[in-house]
Amino acid sequence: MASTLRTFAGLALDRPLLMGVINVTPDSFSDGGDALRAEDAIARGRALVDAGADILDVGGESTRPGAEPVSAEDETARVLPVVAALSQMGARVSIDTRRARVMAAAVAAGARIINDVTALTGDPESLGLAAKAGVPVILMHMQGEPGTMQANPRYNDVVAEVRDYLAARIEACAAAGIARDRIAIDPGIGFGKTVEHNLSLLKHLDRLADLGCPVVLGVSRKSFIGKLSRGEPPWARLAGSLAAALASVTRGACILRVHDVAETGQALAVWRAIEGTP
Ligand code: HH2
Repeated sequence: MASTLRTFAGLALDRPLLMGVINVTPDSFSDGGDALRAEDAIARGRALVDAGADILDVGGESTRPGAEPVSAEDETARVLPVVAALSQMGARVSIDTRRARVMAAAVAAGARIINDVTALTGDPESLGLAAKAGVPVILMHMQGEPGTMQANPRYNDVVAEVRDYLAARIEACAAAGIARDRIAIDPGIGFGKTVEHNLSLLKHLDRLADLGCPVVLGVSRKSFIGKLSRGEPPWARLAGSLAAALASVTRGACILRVHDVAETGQALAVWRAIEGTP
């Protein structure tokens, strides 16, 4: 799908890009508490860059099923020193938030991408803020709210509904002044979706890639991997994460949001050497 001419956030999309996850949270589903102190999060960021991360995705609020929201003040205090230090180091940082205030503070501190699990619908100020900031955005699909989204997710046709939602969000962003080449989309694996919903989306990822924006995908360590296997906990889901990542790249995923950057990079290097660039 990707051609050598396409770029996102200044990065060529002629190979799958790696977005390393930095959760500055006490309660993230797979690594909560590992990087709650700024110095630990910054050290993790450095290590992820050394491991081959193209983008560092910094977040200060867990969106795992059942997570409690944090205040905007706490979220900002968690992420800001991390965003500033990693940006100053020259890393390309994305801010993973649904709050306009956090987006604005992070962009002022050097973040170059906004990653919003609500596709800029979660805060009435966020669409205008993102347009004014002029930075690329990642629009993710989520059904419901993190607190309750896994209670009983329902779709008539999950692929068509997620595709239609993302198409509408692309149009809303374009109408608000966000250039189309600054928009990436993400089906939101695990966000208001059963295992079957996730699998349908992964199998038909090419239908999202058809919308003309780069596809970002977060499958890393997610619960469907354990459910498809032997109920492994998040830290033991690397092998399944790699399998899902490779399968998704063949179907048009351009940017993989992952916890295990070095391992994913190695899997992609071997796979690409055999299969060629997708
Ligand atoms: N998944 C998570 C958070 N942000 N952003 C995008 N674009 N796509 C995703 O799939 C995605 C995301 C959840 O993972 P994680 O940050 O590791 O966990 P938590 O939300 O518990 O902090």
